[in-house]
Amino acid sequence: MRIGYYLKTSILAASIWLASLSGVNPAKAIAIVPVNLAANGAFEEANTSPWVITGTTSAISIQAKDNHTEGGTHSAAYWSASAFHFTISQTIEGLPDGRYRLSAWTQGGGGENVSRLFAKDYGGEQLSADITHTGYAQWKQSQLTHINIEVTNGTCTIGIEIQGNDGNWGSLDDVTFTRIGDTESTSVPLDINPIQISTIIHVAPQLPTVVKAVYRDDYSYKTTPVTWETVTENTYAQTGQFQVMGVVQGSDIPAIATASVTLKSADLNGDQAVNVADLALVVYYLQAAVGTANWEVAAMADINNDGHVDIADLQRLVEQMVRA
Ligand SMILES: [Ca+2]
Ligand SMILES: [Ca+2]
Ligand SMILES: [Ca+2]
Repeated sequence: MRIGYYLKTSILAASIWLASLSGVNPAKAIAIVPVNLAANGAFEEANTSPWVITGTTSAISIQAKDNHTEGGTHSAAYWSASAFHFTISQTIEGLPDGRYRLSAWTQGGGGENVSRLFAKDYGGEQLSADITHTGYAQWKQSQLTHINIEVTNGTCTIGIEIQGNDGNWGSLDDVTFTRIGDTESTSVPLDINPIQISTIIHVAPQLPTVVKAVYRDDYSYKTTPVTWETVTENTYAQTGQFQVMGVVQGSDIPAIATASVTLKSADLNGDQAVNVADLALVVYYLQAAVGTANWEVAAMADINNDGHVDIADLQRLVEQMVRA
């Protein structure tokens, strides 16, 4: 049986995944303090030159206020009486190939048009994470975490871009840039997050083209293309659940999509209840089928979606009335 096969395979896959998790010692993982590769990320050093400000340079400066750093005093604070747009960034060089993570703490009054953390020029497309401010001293940590910055050219430019309106204000502090692991080319194994999808009976399920692949060494993840096995029509010709397996490059376990197949709603008149009013509609359209003149409207009474309105649809409707 197909379903039996899927079940066995998925139990096997889940067991492998659980086994991979059980070997992790959380206490040990916490003890590792990653090196911050961003220079003067806390804005506490007299040498501010690693940071380059472009655009409305008058709107931001390093000041002895609004500090977030433990034991520190300074932050990069911004404000302008008129509209402004700046980036504050630094380029880090001499980076070994690998995956990196960027993080920053910020606070402010909000209302900016653009407010984001970014990483670029590392060998891939610019990555960014939006920052939302909600008030004074309400520090937020923004991270490019689950998008890996995969450095391949030895360098990376990190920074924050703010495009604000008259009177917008805020401050930035504790920018960190850390190496989190090797590149994919060195074969860090990937686990694949299971997928849940639903479809209506006789309608092919829409399987995603990408799945979330989790790196086993640090649990960061990326989206990656998946190739699903062919799903035959008879698989979704009845209600219930079935599983579809997919292949993801770089992962030794399959992607698993669990599809739920449901009937069409029996609430034909859309009044949020399944009752005799809906039953009357099925009765009214009995014997309509694909190709009959009234099919365009009658199709809604085809609850099991098999192309004709008949006793089977009445039965499905009654079942839902009883359940309700
Ligand atoms: Ca600081
Ligand atoms: Ca109804
Ligand atoms: Ca039917």
